[in-house]
Amino acid sequence: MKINTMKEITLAIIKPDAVKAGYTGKIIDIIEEKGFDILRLEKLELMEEDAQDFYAVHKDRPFFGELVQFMTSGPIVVMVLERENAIKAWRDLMGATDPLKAAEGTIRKRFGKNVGENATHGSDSPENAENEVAFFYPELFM
Ligand code: FUP
Repeated sequence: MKINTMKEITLAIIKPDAVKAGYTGKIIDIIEEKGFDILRLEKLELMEEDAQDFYAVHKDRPFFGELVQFMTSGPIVVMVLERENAIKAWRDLMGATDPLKAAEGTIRKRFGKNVGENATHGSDSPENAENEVAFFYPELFM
């Protein structure tokens, strides 16, 4: 089924730390309150190869091994979010990568532990949003 939208879509992930801590419902509530439409929602576990592929842009960064290990450490919740300006709106709502630096009221400030275990992921550009949504839901682009 192809997505038929005039609005923007982005990929959001609730990471293993936040799923384990029981924050899934709270985070979904915030997402809906902020006017996002949740087009897809799925709880799943990434295999090591999946996480390596998903984060391939970071493969030369020093934290890559840790990142892959963390993202495969338990279930995650993957969502495709639709809204006007969805990519930036979701990034703003998440806050800075490091929860200690994230603004008051943001999801990472409220639910993140540290720069690695930071509760959520969000696509950072239109190109990455398309690649990341297609990574989980290729049928949306066929
Ligand atoms: P963001 O786009 O805010 O998720 O941040 P980055 O693209 O810079 O990093 C992607 C993920 O790598 C972060 F969510 C967590 C992890 N990371 C670390 O583990 N250590 C770092 O120093 C930076 C990022």
